[in-house]
Amino acid sequence: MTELYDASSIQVLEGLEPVRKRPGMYIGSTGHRGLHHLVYEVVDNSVDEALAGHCTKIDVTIFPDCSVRVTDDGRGIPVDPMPDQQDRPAVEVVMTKLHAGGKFGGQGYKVSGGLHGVGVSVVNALSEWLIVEVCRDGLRYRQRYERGTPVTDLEVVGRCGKERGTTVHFLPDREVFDDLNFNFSTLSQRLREVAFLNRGLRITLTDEREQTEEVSAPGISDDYGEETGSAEGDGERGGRVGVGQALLDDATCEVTFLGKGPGGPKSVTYCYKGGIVDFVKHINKHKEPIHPHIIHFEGEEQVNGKQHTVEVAMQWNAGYTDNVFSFANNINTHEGGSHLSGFRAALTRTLNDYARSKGFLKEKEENLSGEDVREGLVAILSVKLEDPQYEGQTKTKLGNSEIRGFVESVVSQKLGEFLEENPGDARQIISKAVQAARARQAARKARDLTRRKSILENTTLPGKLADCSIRDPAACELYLVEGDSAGGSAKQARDRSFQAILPLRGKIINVEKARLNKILSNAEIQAIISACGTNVADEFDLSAARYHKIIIMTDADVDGAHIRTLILTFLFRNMLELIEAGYVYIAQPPLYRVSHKRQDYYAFSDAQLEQLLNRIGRQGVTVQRFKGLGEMNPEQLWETTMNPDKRTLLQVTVDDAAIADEVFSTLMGDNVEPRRDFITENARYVRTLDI
Ligand code: 0RA
Repeated sequence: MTELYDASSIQVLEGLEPVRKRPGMYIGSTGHRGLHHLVYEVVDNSVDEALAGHCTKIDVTIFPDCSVRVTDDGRGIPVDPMPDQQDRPAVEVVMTKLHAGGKFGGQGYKVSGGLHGVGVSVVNALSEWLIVEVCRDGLRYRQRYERGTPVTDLEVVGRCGKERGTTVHFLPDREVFDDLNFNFSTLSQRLREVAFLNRGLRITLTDEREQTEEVSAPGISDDYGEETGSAEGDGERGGRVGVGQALLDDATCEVTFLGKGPGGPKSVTYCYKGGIVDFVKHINKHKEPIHPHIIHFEGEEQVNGKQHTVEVAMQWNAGYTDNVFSFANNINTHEGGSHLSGFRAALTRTLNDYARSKGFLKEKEENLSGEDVREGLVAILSVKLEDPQYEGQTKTKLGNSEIRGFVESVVSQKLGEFLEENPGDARQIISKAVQAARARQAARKARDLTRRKSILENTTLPGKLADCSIRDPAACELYLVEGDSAGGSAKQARDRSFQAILPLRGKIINVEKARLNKILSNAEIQAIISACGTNVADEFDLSAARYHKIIIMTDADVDGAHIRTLILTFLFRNMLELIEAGYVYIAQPPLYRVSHKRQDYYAFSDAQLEQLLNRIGRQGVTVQRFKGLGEMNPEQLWETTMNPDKRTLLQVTVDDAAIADEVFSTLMGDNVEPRRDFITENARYVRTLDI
């Protein structure tokens, strides 16, 4: 018996060996992103149980040892012996066999995976230890694994009454991952998205690690949830309350902050009764909707025995940007795909048909273009399908071609009905699109005279640019520096062989409030574009980039945070590929210089300053607070912020366009109050900014 167990466990070990050999193939990377994917993979399994109608609640907890526990109240992973798997319990097979196709075992034992469709066994393989607990039929079962191998049998460890569910608790393997620093804000953003996409599902994230600024200062998008609490029942609520207190919003949801601000343990709960309708409300919260109703509809069909569903929520606002977010099986399809093409085609056709039939478009007038009808549109498109095929560079483009026609026909029909039934909304929507079309046509007529043309063709470098001497873009860096005086210091500090400096003066235009033509006439924006070399918007060309590092260097104060956000917003909206390619960084200048016995130390946060003072003592120590980059002399600037051997750069990533947009619109929209609060709140925490 023992021998048999040994033999079969070797087979199991071999089953997961490829995962440990090439983790990147299964979870994308072994960096920050891959680490967080472990959690998503486990959560996705619970979400599948919710989709099947058996799970209402998912709790995620980050522990001080960096292990993560995911608990659901689903049916529990089956524990009965599987005859074709040496009678091993189903849960052990689920945990130790790679299910590349996503399906497993036939009958009810369908285990579908998350983004990479690989299943929870991959998490097991990449964990120093993993404990699974299942509550079923009144009993609590437990099994422990180390690096994917069972180290106990599945044991009954107690009773659980009527309770059912699954708990997966794992510690990512330090031999595999660069570091185990889970980011609360990254996890909470994704979990909020999952909650939006699964109406009524209650998801809680709790962080029990000690909260220090370095570990988990809120990112730029993190605190956003905290300032909300709108009356219209948007599903979240936040505030800072004392330990043990709970702030409950019985409209739809609650967010509880334990402890004061970023100091103590914290917990957040998301639950949206309105699902993606709440998602649209949320994105439009600080924008100005131009019609009262949020358009919402669903459709389903069976093709060749396969079930497809589509759900759409949409509303136009007074802005100029297109905010359409598409999802397939809860995965954010950043690169779009067949469902998005179907949606866009239906939108353009339906609005044109309506506009013509009601006389909003005259016979001789041109059709509204796709761009025209999407101006100011906020939409969530969510499809669910049995066999999703993901393509594209980041595997976030839906490939299934049969989905296009399905989505197109549902959207045409339901949107058509909405317009007929809501003529007031329809009129606002159409006139917005007609205005956009006129602006576009006028711009085209005047194109030769517009500045846009000249910028796009302008190949001369800006006069203010202090360029570097090396010509290989991969080795070159461009610093975008706030203010002429800091620019001057940076020019003296830099290594001119590979570091270029572009000082930016004054405020950069708010790109959310203006159409592209106007944005492109802003001198600072022009300078950024020509220095980068890539051109912009439709004519963007990554291969023409003159630098592979574009480093935003601003003061560590409120104005600096504002300027940085303006630059990021512009890049996000008009040069997204630059961010996607990983070319955009944020410099981290220190906040303090501490001199002690003719030795200089630098602290990048208040917490670090404290630590430092505790270490070296407070006697005879001078502390200088840098109010701006300009206060540092060139040597200090080089040592702390620009020297590649010593500096820390934050790479800007676009993990979630919806959340990034939300942050940008909070900051950039017309509504001044939340913007000011946000900047004040976050000015101190900008160094964990990740968009
Ligand atoms: C296969 C079959 C059944 C449930 C599950 C898997 C299941 C998997 C996970 C993973 C995380 N939480 C989960 N909850 C359930 C159905 C078994 C039955 O019919 O009771």
